[in-house]
Amino acid sequence: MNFLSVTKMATDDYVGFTFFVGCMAMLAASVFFFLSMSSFDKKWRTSLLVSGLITFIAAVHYFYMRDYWAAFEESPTFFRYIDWVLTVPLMCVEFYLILKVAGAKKSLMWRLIFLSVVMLVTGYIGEAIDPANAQIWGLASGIAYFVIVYDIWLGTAKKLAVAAGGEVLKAHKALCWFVLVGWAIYPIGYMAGTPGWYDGIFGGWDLNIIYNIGDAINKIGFGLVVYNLAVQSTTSAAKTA
Ligand SMILES: *C/C=C(C)/C=C/C=C(C)/C=C/C1=C(C)CCCC1(C)C
Repeated sequence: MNFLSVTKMATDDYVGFTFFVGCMAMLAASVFFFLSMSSFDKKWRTSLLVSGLITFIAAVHYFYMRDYWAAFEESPTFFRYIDWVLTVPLMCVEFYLILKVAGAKKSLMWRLIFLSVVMLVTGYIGEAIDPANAQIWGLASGIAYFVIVYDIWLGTAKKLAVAAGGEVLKAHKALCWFVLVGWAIYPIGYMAGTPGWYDGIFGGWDLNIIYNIGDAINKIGFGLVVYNLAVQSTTSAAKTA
């Protein structure tokens, strides 16, 4: 007889395992970012708040996805994308916040947010609504992704980071690497989960494991870059004072 509303977790349920670890990692990171806010100068607090919100929003979704997976051994694409459509624009806000010292305009932030939403909405359509044309939607999504990469590596955001110099430039560079390498994990998950020319390469891979690894690296990693920027600028300010 089973008195518990939970089901037994198989020892080889790697997807369930990554959902579980994801919950804890996102929760721990959120507590860390929120509690660290008060140790820094006012100008960094919003950035850290946003870091904490990114991991917190993910944590809430992960708890839900974990339970859903445990009950049905599937994970609705819908929740995955709701999480992303909230957290990825917040990552764009992080770029804007750290570049504000160099005079970043709100238009840069909105441009990145817009591109990220285009990237995610087209990806969602390809994954959930029109998988028969997943390749075309994936391509559209990929183009938006490349424009973001261009903007931050070579475009307006890059120029502002160079103008700001010092620790801000270093942090900007680190975030750029996350977007170029860390975010590139997601299209792999997409190709693993949708039909297309790439079936022979990624066909047997598990989309949820790939997405879960991507989320842990990118959401927590982004937050740590911002945290490190706050630490470095605070200690260098203390040295010059
Ligand atoms: C915390 C969540 C993050 C950082 C999610 C990022 C998601 C992407 C960069 C997704 C990109 C995609 C493509 C570039 C093409 C295929 C469709 C997507 C949406 C998986």
